[in-house]
Amino acid sequence: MEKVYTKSIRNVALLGHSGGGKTSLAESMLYISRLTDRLGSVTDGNTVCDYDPEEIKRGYSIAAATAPMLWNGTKINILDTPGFFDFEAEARQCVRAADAAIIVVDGKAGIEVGTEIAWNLASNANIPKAFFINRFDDGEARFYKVFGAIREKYGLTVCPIQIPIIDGDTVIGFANLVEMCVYTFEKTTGEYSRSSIPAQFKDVCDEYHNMLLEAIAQTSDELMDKFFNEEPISREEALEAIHLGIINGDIIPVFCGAAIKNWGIKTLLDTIAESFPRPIARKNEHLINADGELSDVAIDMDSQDTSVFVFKTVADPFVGKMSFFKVMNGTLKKDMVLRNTTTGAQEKFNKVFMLRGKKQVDVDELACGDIGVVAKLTATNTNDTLTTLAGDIKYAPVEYPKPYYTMAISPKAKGDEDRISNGMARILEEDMSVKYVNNSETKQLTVSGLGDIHLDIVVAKLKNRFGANVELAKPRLAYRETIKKKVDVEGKHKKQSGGSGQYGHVKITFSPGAEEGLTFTESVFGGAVPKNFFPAVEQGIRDCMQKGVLAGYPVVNLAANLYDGSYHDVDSNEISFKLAAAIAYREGLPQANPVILEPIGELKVYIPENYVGDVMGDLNRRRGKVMGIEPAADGSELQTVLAEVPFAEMTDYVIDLRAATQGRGRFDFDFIRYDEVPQQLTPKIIQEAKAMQE
Ligand SMILES: Nc1nc2c(ncn2[C@@H]2O[C@H](COP(=O)(O)OP(=O)(O)O)[C@@H](O)[C@H]2O)c(=O)[nH]1
Ligand SMILES: [Mg+2]
Repeated sequence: MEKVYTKSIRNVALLGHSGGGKTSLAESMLYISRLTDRLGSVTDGNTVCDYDPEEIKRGYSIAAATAPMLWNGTKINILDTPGFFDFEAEARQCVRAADAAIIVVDGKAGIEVGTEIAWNLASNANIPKAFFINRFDDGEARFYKVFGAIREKYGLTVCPIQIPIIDGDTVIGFANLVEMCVYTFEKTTGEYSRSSIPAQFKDVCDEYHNMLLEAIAQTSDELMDKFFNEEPISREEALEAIHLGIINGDIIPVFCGAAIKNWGIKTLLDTIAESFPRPIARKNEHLINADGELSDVAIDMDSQDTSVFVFKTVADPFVGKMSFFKVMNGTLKKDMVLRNTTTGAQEKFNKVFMLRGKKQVDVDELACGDIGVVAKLTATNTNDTLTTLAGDIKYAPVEYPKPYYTMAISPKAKGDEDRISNGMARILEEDMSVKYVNNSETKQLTVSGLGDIHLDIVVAKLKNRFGANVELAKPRLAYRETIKKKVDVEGKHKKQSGGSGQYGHVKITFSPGAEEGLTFTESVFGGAVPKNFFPAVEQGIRDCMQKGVLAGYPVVNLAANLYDGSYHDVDSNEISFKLAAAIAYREGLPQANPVILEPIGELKVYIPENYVGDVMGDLNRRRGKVMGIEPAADGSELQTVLAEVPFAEMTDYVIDLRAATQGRGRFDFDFIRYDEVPQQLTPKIIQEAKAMQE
């Protein structure tokens, strides 16, 4: 590919509900710009962007893919993202690198949850948005209905660029509202032929043309005057206004077509090339400092200093680590050495390429704003900044959704442990929405993700890429035990065997303690137990507290007062007093009304108002205590339900909440304290603990 300048680069993320047609749209764009000589299809499993065996098997995208293409001298970097909720991290990464987003909407299904999520992702990232309504080869697709719904939901800045001309149930062409003519697209080539608008469609085209003109008029006083005086607005004026409108967010253009038939794609490519923002349209990038504060820095495309930001990492079993980056400042040249401002490593950009799906295209140079991939960096991760500058600048990181769906992970066969830990290390590098924890308390390895399908993919990756067969199971919970009553007990350890014996004797009261661990006191009178044995007594109790007397969980909030006992001049020693304390513990705790404690979390559920009743009812069934309802802090129309819920009831909450809210609900859940387990649930926990110990 010849040298591409910043002004000729467009980075566009395809976002939207799963199944809307993003991957098919990318496929069609590649085909029409002649980068492929065959139009692949998702159903045949031969598209450029869904190349992973797991994507082919499942028939939907699980990872983002890049698809650079050239259109009339403009380089368009398409970032195809998965629409499914479990892979939102992938979409967020692409939005971070993109300069605009096209939200793909199924013309039959209309606005779906994934559409709303896409809108929010692009809005939060502050990048211009456009819509592509797809599937107009299907007689059941409805343009006016879907367009109307989008405009109603997102406002009058949503305006049509192109509308389908529908005769009965059949689309016979697409009216271009800038030029006021009809394009008919050839399936095999995507080529169009132009004709005038048939008389019977004149009215509808005028109506939509007017919507476009109104939006265009908003972009400048001059055009507003022209619009009111009904003076003609030229094609050039309209295109310039659309360009400005898209950048400023005054115009959210709506396109339509049929990805699998190559319909409408040329118009879309034309508009991206002519009107979508250049990487420097935003003028500034965000930096983040050590305190997490954001600041602006001007993008200097001609700078002698080069900075790049890594927005995605792939652990390829053959190529090794691939770091996807955007050139944020200056120009990146092959063989440059940049310093990673997080790890301090000097990284050489030996092998730089673009990735079109899985195909590598080597490049020598990438201009400011362009997107590329570098292989085999040694100490660089997603979200890192690499630069030739002396200072430790860091570009604002991608923020990831928190993984709340947790399962215990274990090898199917013995001996796979190393493969699992190696594989997991690679997977963690490429997916920052996965968490992997070695829980010493439950003696389990756990893996957390955004949902069950997310973890399915982790399991598949471990198997296919790293040869590790694993099993997932419901994780154990870290219960605790404590006592509720004060008891007074005695423990005596006495042993006489041949020469020197062992002798320790203590009287202790055990009671509920204020501190989390052991509160140890003594009130021994007259040296009944010599001072030097106090630490042994305390240690004896501490050792015992590792295992509660009900189910063997650690004991917390225990107070012990050593108040009496006796000793033997020759036979007493530390061990004997430790053992005496242990005897007292084992004697005392069962009488002290021991109970099991379970972890409780603070839950914040964010949902549209109409789900509040259902969500609260469900929380009741989960033994949750609803603490209040508030409007969401971000000013959206969402409500926040605040509750305290036992962890034991939250394992499947991600999945259940999605099902109950069609995917609109989100939540945060964080540990706050331990609470007593209701009496009726205790036997089951004890039983499970016993089974585990056997
Ligand atoms: N009839 C019809 N089907 C389409 C069109 N675009 C995509 N599809 C089909 O819709 C399904 C989902 O498409 P895909 O591109 O994977 O959607 P994505 O999840 O948004 O990437 C696939 O079976 C496609 O073949 C279209 O324009 N017309
Ligand atoms: Mg896809």
